[in-house]
Amino acid sequence: MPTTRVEIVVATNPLPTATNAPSVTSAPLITPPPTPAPVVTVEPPTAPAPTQVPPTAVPTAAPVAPTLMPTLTPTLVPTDVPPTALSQPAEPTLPPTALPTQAPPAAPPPSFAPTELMTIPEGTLRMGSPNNDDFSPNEKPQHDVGMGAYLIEKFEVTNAQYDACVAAGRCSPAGQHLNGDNFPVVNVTWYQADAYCKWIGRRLPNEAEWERAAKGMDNWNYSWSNQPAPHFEWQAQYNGSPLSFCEASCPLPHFIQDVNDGFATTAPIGAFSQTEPRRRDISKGFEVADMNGNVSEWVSNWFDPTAYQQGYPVDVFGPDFDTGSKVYRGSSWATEPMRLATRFSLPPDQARHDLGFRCAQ
Ligand SMILES: [Ca+2]
Ligand SMILES: [Ca+2]
Repeated sequence: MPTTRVEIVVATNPLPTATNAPSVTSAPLITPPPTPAPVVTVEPPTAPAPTQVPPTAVPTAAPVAPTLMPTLTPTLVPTDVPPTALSQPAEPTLPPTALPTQAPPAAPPPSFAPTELMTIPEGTLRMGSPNNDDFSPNEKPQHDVGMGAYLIEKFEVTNAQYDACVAAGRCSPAGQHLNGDNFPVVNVTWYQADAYCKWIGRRLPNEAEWERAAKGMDNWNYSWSNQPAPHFEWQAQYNGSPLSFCEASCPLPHFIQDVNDGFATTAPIGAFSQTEPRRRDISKGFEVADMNGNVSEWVSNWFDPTAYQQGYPVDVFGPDFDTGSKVYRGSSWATEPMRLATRFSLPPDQARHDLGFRCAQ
């Protein structure tokens, strides 16, 4: 069935200026009450807890992580340091006795291999699309964001990796897999992606982290080129497809008939990540693979089409309240190749056959 991509375009008032500064001057257009995201609170069972853990008792909706992830430190100092462990009472009340005795199978087994993490150095992201083009207003204004160093996984999370989390009782089963163990997991909700990353001590990247890892050192607009027009068709025909997308072999409406990337749906992770003799779907300088192809990827942010107009920190972390949809990024096996600034959104409890994720740290 053809899928429909929805790019929410909100006709907003034109911005005052397209500034490159990581603006903190303008007040947010949205002044929501700081209501926390709808957290599915899992109450620990009181005293006489059942002695056996039902095997299927993995909450589909793991507690929703707030979108603010302070690991990424833009040049501006994050204002909200979560006062978590620091303010714990010195004399805590006795914890329920049932909890410590039932340690869930939390840690990944020794045989589990998490994806290699790539270091993205401190630097400047040119976030969004140029202001003088006709791309979606939700990618504008293009603006610079100073960012601290962070880590992001080199590849998309695979079916095998996700299934290990399911086997450990920390993730609920994904929807139908496409292809085998070494292919990216799809048909996962945002909550499932979030739960997996937490299981291995990581987290979902935010929009700025995803975009910087994808655009590389030189802030390319596409994963294969920085030209205003992608000239994709020419390159694909003469040099081979630079990424996993919907071409001649795709069961969905084709973008380009006379290009075949070799994979009707998903490709094995890293299949397009070669750097020589021609650079393919791997970010220049950062060596992060398949950002723009294969599967689209959930990120941590709640979606707000005016995020860039509001500037920091909404552009980086997203709104701090539930907008009803989470952002996902990058084109996929089921779409045409797209620019790296493209922003998609979907309710966090929904899934797609071309949507997976990768984790950051
Ligand atoms: Ca394909
Ligand atoms: Ca991807």
